[in-house]
Amino acid sequence: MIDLRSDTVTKPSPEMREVIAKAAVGDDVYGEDPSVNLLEEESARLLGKEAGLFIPSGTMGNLAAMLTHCERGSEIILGDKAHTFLYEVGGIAALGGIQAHILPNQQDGTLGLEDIRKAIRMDDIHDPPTRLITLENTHNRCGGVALTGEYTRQVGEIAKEHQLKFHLDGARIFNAAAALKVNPAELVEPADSVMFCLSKGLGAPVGSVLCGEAAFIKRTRKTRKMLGGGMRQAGMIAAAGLYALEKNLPLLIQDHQRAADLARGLGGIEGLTLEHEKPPTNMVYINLARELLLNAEETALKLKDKGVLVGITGERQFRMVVHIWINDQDVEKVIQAFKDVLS
Ligand code: TLP
Repeated sequence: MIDLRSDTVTKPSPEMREVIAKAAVGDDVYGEDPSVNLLEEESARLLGKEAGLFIPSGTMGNLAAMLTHCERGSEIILGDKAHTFLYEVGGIAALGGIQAHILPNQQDGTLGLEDIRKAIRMDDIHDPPTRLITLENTHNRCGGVALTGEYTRQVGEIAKEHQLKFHLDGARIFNAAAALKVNPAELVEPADSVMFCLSKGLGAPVGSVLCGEAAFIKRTRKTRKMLGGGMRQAGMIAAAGLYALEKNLPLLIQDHQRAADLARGLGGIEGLTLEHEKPPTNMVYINLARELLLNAEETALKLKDKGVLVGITGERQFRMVVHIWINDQDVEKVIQAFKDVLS
C-alpha cells in the first residue's frame, strides 16, 4: 500500500529501531531519563528556546501549553481552520474551561492582523479576558502552507503590546523552515511556546516536544503530569526522536519536491484541480470536478483497490501527504492510479 493519508503513518526504519533498542533510559517523572533529557535540550537548542518538554502527542502538547497559559473563563484567539479548533476534541473547553475566539483563517494560513487586534477584549466587566494568541505553522487545513517569520513577528508584536501570550502549533515547523529556507529558530522567535511533532514527517513513532522559557516549561511539566502525560522509561521513544532530528530532518525537503511532482502529475488529469498549483510543503489538496460521477469516498475506495490510500477532506476533496516512505516510483504509481480510476 502507498499510504498518503498522513505523514503520521510513518513507521520507524530498521536503523531507528536499533537506536530504540540501545536507548539509555531512566524514570522521566523523576527527570532521570538521559535520552529524554537530551531530546528536550536538543529540541530547545534547535528552536532557540530555553527549555523543552517531551509530550506523548501534538494534541497533548497544544493542550498542556494552553492550560498553562490560560485560566478557566479566559479566551484564546484561534483560526477557524486551526487543528486545535477542528481536531482536538474540544479539549481546551472540556478540560480547561477556555473559550475559543475564532477568527477566519485566510487562504495563506494567516489571521488578519486587524482581526486579531479587534478580537482582543477590553478591560470591561462583561468581557472574558483574552490570554493567548495561537498560530499554526505549517497550516495543515490551509494546504500545508508555511507562515513567514515576518508575519509571525507582527503577530508577536500585537501579543506583546497587549500583554498576551503567543503559542505556535508548529507540528510541522521544520517543514515550514525547509520550505522558506530559514532557520527554524527564526520562525518561532516571537512565540512564548512552540510545539512540534516527531511522529509526522520526521518519521519517529511517538512524541512531540514543547519548547519555551524554562519557568513556563517547569509549570507545564506539572500540567503534563495532571493530564496523565508523565512517562517513565520514555527514553525508548525519545531516542527515536533524537535520531529523527539528526537523520530525517534534512530529508524533509525531498518530501516537498515529491509533493510538487505529484501535484504536477495530478494537475494534468482532467477533472482534478489543485488547491495550490505548487504545494507549499508536503501536502497536496486536490478537488474532484462536479462532472465526475464519483465522489471522494467512492474514488478513494477505487484507489485503495489499486494500492493507494488517500485522505478524504471533503465530499469532493482529498488530502495526500508525502513522507519519508514515499519514493519517486510511488509518486508515479499514484498518478497512474488516479488516471486509471478517473478514465
Ligand atoms: N494532524 C493529523 C490529524 O489529526 C488531522 C494529520 O493527519 O495531519 N497540530 C497539527 C497542525 C496537526 O496536523 C496535528 C495532527 C496535531 C497538531 C496533533 O498531533 P497528534 O496527532 O500527535 O496529536
